[in-house]
Parts: sequence; C-alpha cells; structure tokens
Amino acid sequence: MEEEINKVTLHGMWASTYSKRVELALSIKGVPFEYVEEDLINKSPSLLQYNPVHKKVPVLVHNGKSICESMVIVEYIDETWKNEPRLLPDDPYKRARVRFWADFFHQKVLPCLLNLVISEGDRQNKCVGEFQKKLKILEDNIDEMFVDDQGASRIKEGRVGMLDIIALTVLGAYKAQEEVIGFKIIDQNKNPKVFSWVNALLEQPKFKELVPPHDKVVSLLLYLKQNNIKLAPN
Ligand SMILES: N[C@@H](CCC(=O)N[C@@H](CS)C(=O)NCC(=O)O)C(=O)O
Repeated sequence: MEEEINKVTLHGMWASTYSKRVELALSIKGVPFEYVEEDLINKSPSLLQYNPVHKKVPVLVHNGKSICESMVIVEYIDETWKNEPRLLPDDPYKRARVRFWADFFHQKVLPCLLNLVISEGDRQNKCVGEFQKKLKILEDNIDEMFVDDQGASRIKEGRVGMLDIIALTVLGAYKAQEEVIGFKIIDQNKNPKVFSWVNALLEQPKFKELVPPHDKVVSLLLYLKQNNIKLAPN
C-alpha cells in the first residue's frame, strides 16, 4: 500500500545531464524509484504523454502525476521529501541566490561548454575564451555558492544541495571532455576553487556511483563531434 501511495518513476537517459540532476536528487533524499531509460530517437508513448510540451527527459512521475524540467523537478523533490539534507536553504534570500546560480550554470555555463566540446579551430578558440570567463565568474563567487558551509568536509559528509547537483552535472564530465578536445578546460592552477569543488563532488560516494562511465561518455562525445551533431541545451 505504502509503495502504491509513493510510486515514483523517472524517465531519463543515461548520458543526459538533466536526467542526472533528478537521479542525484532522488538518491540524496533516499527516495526509491523506478527508472525508465528512454530511446530519444524513438521516444516511448509514456514520455510523449507525460511531457507533451517539450517531449524531453527527464520526467518524474509521482503517483501518476508528471513533473517536467530538471530544475523544477529537483525543487519538487526537496519540497515533497523534506528529510535532510535540504537541497535548497529555507531562508528566502538564500533560496533566491541558489536559484540564481543554478540558472547561471544551466543557461550560461552548460551551453558554452557544449559549444566548446563540439567546435573546432577559430570557433573553438572563441568558445574557450567564453568558457574561461564563465569559470572565472564561478571562481570569484564560489564562497557564496556553498551557502552556509565550506567545501570538501561538507560534501564528504553528504550535506549536498541543489548547487552541488548542478555543478556536478554540468562540469563533472570535464575529464572526458578534455580527452575529446585534447587540452585542459578546468585547470587546477587557474580555477583552484572550481577544480576542488568538482573533484570533491566526484569523490562523494552517492555521486560517484551515478556519474556515467568515462569511456562511454568519451565515445558518445566523439560520435557527436564526428557526425557534427549539435547539442542544443535549453
Ligand atoms: N530544459 C530541460 C532540457 C531537457 C533536455 O534537453 N533533454 C534532452 C536530453 S539531454 C532530450 O530529452 N532531448 C530529446 C529531444 O530534444 O528530442 C530540462 O532542464 O529538463
């Protein structure tokens, strides 16, 4: 009966940064869920039914009701399962700041990084410059992003939140991306705080088990690059 009352299903895709946000949030909260891997070339009728507007993953289905858009879903999870750790702070101003920085990752950092990975030559050089500017903004503002608490020990103890989730899902595949493009994009010397943050997250056991395998990500990125398939985040 309990299971029927709290039936949670996630429609996702293994390599999707957006689906991973939801998987991580559910895992952090300890919410059991059924996972449906979607073939995005041949989407399931359920996905089309649950997300008729965008027809995209992730979709969370909670007791038959669907919730779409990764950041909306992460907030829904935090508001529905109120156990610790809270993914957003209670204080309205701090919540607003978390949303602001999450949006910066989502709207600014991710598209820039994806452009960098798939482009070549002059275009790629331009993208590198743009991406470095975004990293500098993160580096300069990272202390605020930790919200109440500083860095690695907090993450080690599993006190992670929405900004950790988005930082990991946007920047966590940087080693695979570096392998594909052949140069460093997150440099320990130039971006020490971002570098330590992302690596502390990659070491967190809950996160570690959910990060897609390095070789599989490299193969996918090479395939997308060689076939000139644009990744159009939105
Ligand atoms: N803004 C959406 C983006 C979701 C998204 O772009 N999902 C991609 C997978 S990474 C997708 O389902 N693409 C299928 C399509 O575009 O047809 C979110 O944050 O959830």
